[in-house]
Amino acid sequence: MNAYVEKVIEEVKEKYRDQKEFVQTVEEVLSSVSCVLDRHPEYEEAGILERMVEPERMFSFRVVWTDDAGRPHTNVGYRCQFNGAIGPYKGGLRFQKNVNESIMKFLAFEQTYKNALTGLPIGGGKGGSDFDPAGKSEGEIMRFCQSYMTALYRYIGPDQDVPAGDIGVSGKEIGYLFGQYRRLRGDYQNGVLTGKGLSYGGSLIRPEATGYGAIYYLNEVLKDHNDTLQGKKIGVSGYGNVAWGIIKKAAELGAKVTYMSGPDGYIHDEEGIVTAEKIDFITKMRRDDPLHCKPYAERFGCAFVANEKFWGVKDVDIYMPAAIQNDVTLKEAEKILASGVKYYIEVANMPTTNEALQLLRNSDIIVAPSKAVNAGGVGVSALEMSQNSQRLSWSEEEVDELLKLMMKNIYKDSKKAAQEYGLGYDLVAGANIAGFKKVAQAMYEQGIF
Ligand code: 2IT
Repeated sequence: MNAYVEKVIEEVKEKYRDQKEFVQTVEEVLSSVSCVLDRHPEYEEAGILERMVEPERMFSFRVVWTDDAGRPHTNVGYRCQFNGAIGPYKGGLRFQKNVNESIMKFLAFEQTYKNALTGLPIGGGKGGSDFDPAGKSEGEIMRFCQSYMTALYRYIGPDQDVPAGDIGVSGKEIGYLFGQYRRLRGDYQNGVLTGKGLSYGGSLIRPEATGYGAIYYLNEVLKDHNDTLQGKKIGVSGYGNVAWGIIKKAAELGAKVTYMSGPDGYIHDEEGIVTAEKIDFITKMRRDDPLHCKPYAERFGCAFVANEKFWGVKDVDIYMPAAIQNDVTLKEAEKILASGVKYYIEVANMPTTNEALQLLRNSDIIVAPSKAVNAGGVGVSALEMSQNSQRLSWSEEEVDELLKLMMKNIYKDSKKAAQEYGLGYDLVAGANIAGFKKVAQAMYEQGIF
């Protein structure tokens, strides 16, 4: 490995040893771009890497809200504005009990390179809170969102920082956040958030974009291997917003999702989750209870296996982890290898531990990295920003066409970047290299700060 890259990784490991997820993503991205630093000694002279691993700005704030009984509760809110070299900070908000500084930084770091890959002018950011939306009433969620935005609104804006949704933040929460932003600012700037409702500046296809984009990317991989989506069986972990888009688009294009999992275990539907009735049921199930997918098995009379993950089953063609970080560890990766499944397409942010990813990449399995596969979500967010600034809205067909093209280009650029550095067909390294090069060059040209 390039000595400069090695040095910076060691420094991060030492300095941020308590931030496990952040150290993990830094190691993964930087080790992939070692070859770029070999060719660009000027980046070392300009200290690009040391600057890239430190957020431009990150802050936390107190968020106080009252429950339905009038009792006050205090949570911590975060926003990490990691890198603004190529555009305003852009990235979602995650509301989940386990959110901490390390998770915010890992997500914002990943976001930086993912956003660069979209080819659109967006920098990397992420935010959220350790607020747990599970079991909260509508009123409680609204008051939490209002309080969260009251703390954040001075530091975001359409040209500054544009949050969106992530786990625990969907269209409903974005609505409450936007309402409060408008109320505090006293002017109408709907470009400050993406993932909005259609009635106040949201984009068609944005709710579906991450899942649709993942299937479009998968389609590029398959085409390149003289293969097709037709008749393919897919195992998807998770049943949130992203899995929903995957399930819908897979069914539309002749494939089918046959395994799906939640925190309580997994379901196996041999016939596939292909009907509108099944897909709508999942949407409702998620809204009512984000912790259990068992009701699906009860409703449609299929198998449910409690407290297990399905990694290792042989009767699928494609695995798509679409739930949460570090879903697949070495133990699961070994099962995946033994299953003989041909494609491992990451969807959730960093769903694979570094050692598990290494094992899969060194095998015959075709591995695609989440920062490329899930980039369609934020890509359509950037299209939403364009529509807002032009004060118009594009049709479903227009947005879908742009999304398809974006995923095609992301695949092509990643593949080409790896080839340019003599790495062969390596979509993981290629995505890191392509994203990194764009951000590094922008920082380099803008001078030292
Ligand atoms: O991880 C992600 O890319 C997102 N949660 C979407 C971010 C966005 O700004 O649409």
